[in-house]
Amino acid sequence: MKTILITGASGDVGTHLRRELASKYRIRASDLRTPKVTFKNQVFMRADISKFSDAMRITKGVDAIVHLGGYSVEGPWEGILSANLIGCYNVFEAARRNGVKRIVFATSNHAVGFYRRDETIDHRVYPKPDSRYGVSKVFGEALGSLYADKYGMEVFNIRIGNVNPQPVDKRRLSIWISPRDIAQLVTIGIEHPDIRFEIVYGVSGNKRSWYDNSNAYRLGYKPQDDSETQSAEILARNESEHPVGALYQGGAFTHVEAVPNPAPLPKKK
Ligand code: 15L
Repeated sequence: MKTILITGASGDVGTHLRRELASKYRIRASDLRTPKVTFKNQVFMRADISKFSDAMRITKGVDAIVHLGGYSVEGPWEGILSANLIGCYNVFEAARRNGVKRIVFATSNHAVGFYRRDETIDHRVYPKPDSRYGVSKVFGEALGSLYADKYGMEVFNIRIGNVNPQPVDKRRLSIWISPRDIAQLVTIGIEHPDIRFEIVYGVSGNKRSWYDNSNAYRLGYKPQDDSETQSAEILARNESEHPVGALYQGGAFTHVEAVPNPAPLPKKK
């Protein structure tokens, strides 16, 4: 059985993954915060990944790393810098020094959140981050690309939509991923024999998806869920959305802190 390190293991996504992957892997769970939910035979190691010595300690002796740790929403620059840029660098560099080749990196739909909702995007589009948080995820993807090309690391980037037992609103009907589907994608990221640097979208098989997720399907992903089962109920709520957020895939992340009308809204191509 492989030993995997999950950083940010006490958060929502980390907790879903620890539950879903409990029987498949020996899990080393790491976070700043003690996990509220624990599972049998999982070891917890408290760590602050913005400290290189902590990153070295937690990555030693594992077969693969699932890197979720850091800020998971928009936040102040100092926090994003320390957790998502310095922390991410420390995890990749510590993995390299400790001889851990395989990293599954939790990037986000917010790395491409300024694509319009009437566009379908694939894994090859250039980044269009919608926030400092989104920029930090683009940084992580770029770092993974460097470590793959220069040091031969194997990096699987999942641009995660929204992990939840159920989709929660209209926007999330397009980007939702169920806990068992994200666990399947993470497993592909750990096990697939032919990964150098890949980007996939972390979404279920949603009818309303904004993504062409053919790269995930090529690597064997077979989502079991589709948000469509919840769409009638969610759409019947008729919730209103901010006019800018409603235009872009990143939703509210695209208009928090924005000055009014920074540029004319782009036309559909
Ligand atoms: C994310 O990247 C966040 O980590 C998560 O908390 C949600 O905000 C999600 O995106 C989303 O877009 O719904």
